[in-house]
Amino acid sequence: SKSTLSYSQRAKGHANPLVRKLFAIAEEKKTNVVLSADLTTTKELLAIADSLGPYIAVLKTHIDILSDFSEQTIQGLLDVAKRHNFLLFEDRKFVDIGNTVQKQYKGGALRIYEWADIVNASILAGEGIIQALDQVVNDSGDAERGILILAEMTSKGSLAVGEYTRASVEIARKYPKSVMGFVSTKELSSHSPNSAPEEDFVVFTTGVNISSKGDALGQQYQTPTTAMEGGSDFLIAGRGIYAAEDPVTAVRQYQKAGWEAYERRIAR
Ligand code: S5P
Repeated sequence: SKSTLSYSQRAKGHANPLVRKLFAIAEEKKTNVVLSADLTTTKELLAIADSLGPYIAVLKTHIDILSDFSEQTIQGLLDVAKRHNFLLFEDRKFVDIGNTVQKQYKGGALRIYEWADIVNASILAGEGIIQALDQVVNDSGDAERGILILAEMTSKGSLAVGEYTRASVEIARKYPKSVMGFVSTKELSSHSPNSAPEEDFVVFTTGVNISSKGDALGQQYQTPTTAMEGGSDFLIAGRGIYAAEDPVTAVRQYQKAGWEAYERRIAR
């Protein structure tokens, strides 16, 4: 089960500077909410980032769903992230051979590496993909960048289970400088015979919604409370927040539920 250490205690002992920064933001703003801002115009994306920025630790984007992506999108995201002190996570789900993902990460039209603190990747193609992204991160000079391995998925019938999920954890252990943790529905790595004593992966949990059990296309939800009880560290919520009648009220509700569950955990 999850450690009862606080974010600040974990920050102190953590080798990854981006994780230390993330924990510091969470502690300072008292939030473990990641807004999945799946809006499709730059204006809507930046508006929701600005109005909900005070209540979130990370803003998660799907930059390729914007109909009007431009230099202004990048600049706007960097500005709003700085103004409200949150990290940017591009939910790119890299899945190709190493040589291709390096180009997708560093270059291309979207220039993800330049602005996204965090990206995620699947190990479907094998360890090479993580090796490739790790290389980019390590060659990066002073930029702090992190990778999350997509070890499970929330959609019905997901094949990212069992051996696949276990392999995700094994690969993560080999790249401690760049791999900061997982996108998964629960804690994956504690009490394993292979885990080093200082190992501390960060668990981002998606498929979080207070009032819905799922959608018509296979999405499956759990609540902020069950996610935190399962060992999550950061709660990713999209429609439960941005599609609510009043997104500010909604994000505060997720913030409160997530933070209270976290406080119960560290008080154990
Ligand atoms: O397993 C997953 C992994 C991810 S990153 N299931 C998911 O739903 N996601 C993403 O989380 C998905 O692409 C979307 O951006 C977000 C969930 O959005 P919501 O509106 O269902 O909360």
